[in-house]
Amino acid sequence: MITTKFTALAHSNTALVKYWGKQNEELIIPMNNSISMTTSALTTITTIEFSKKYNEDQFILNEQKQEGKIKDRVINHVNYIREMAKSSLKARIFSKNNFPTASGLASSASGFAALTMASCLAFGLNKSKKELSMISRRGSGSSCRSIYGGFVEWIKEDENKESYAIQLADENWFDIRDIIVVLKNKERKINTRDAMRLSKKTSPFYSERITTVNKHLKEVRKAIKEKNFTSLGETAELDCLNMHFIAMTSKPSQIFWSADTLDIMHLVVDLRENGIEAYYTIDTGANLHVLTIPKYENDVVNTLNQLNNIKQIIPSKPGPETHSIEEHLF
Ligand code: 2P0
Repeated sequence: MITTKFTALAHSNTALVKYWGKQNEELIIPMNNSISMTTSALTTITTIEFSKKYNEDQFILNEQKQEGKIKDRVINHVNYIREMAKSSLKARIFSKNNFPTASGLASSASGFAALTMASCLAFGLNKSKKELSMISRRGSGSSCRSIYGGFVEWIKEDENKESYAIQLADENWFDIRDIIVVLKNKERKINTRDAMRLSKKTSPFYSERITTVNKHLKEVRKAIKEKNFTSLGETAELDCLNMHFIAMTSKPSQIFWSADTLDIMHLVVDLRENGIEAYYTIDTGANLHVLTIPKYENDVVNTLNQLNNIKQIIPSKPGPETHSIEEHLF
């Protein structure tokens, strides 16, 4: 039997130089380029079927039927692809994250990348990776980077005013580790989209960030090319602090960290002072990513394991591109 179900698997990504603010809210054109590492351990799998047998769109996330804002955002994106395909067929969408949703671990990045690829496949739309990244961007900005594996840069705009991601190096280029630290009871309460809008509008330091970020981009591109972990780690950590400083100096202030986050930031600095090279980066939540190299991975994990208030430690490394799989979720 010919199946009409299509399934894609996408990995989340960890921003090394961060996206924080849009120049165009509707088209999701960012204020600055950003660079990420696709994260091997964090995945979303999405199965979609468009069929006459459905009278309405359904979205089931982690086995729970969704209504309201979460569903609307997903269906808006499906509508965008449905228009490209000139179809009016309704869809059933099943999606599963292997990590906590809305915890600042970029579930929207892997979520929209998987949804984009599965939907395009279902309609037989033959899209290049560049096109997939442009389509995915419209669902959630950072998801355009998850279309590719390894190290990825999101170009804010090229000479044709197009915005998409490109791969800087694949997942086998540079063996670094991203030890993801999930704290207990730290579900994020701040909406990322609102927070970055507010930062752009109200932080007195926002324009300064745009100048600094260009320097960070140059350094991280060079660090990836030369496999220079020290330079990559130092710049990623600084860029994280810079972004969070912008968020904190917005009105009202946006503080994503908890006391535990700060403790682990200090711990990472202590590790470094003791010869274990590690750097932290944090996206929009209290959870952290501790960047290190394979020879220090066990030291970092063992040290983190001794702490209270940690729910889960997820060792990760550069992961692959978004791809289709044959096992469907329904
Ligand atoms: C990033 N973040 O570069 C930055 C760093 C969070 C902190 O991209 O509004 O969910 O859907 O484009 O992509 C998270 O923002 O926001 C994000 P929208 P998105 O990864």
